Amino acid sequence: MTSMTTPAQVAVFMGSASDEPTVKPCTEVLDSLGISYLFTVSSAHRTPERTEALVTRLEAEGCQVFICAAGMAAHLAGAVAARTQKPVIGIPVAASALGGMDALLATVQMPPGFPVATVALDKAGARNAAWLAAQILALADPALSQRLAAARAKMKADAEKAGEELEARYRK
Ligand code: C2R
Repeated sequence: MTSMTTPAQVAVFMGSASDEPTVKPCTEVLDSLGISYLFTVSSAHRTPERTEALVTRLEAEGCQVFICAAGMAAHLAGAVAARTQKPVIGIPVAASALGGMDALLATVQMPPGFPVATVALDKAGARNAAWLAAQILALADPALSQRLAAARAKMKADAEKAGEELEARYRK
């Protein structure tokens, strides 16, 4: 969470407040890793001036990674990538009759020189956007790198334990 005294290391933009339930897991992963962020709504289509001003302000304040989630004709991540040299991660959101294929293609198919690191659709992508942002920040943050390693070790242990419990339940 970002307070008045903690500058955001990561920006998490959504094209609409209707994306919040899908994108919230991104903030939960960032919270679990102790990463400061600004979570807000900003649309390249509906509020282009706000989007541009936010990118400029957050970058000046030290924001290192921009995460952009949007559905339908998802131009938000691309529009942010046009305005910053920081890494931009795009989360395509399934918000239309096309089931997210529209947002996926709009997010992933960037012209050379202006990449958007596109993660999976919806909540799985929201979580991975946070993990990827953490890995980027960890390049220059040994303490965060250690927290990431510990989180991975826990995932490994949890998966092994789940396998052992399942084996025990089905053992004949
Ligand atoms: P509403 O629910 O507000 O009508 O929005 C949003 O991310 C949302 O998934 C419907 C969908 O429109 C998306 N949206 C974009 C952009 N702004 C809003 N793709 C943009 O700038 O790319």
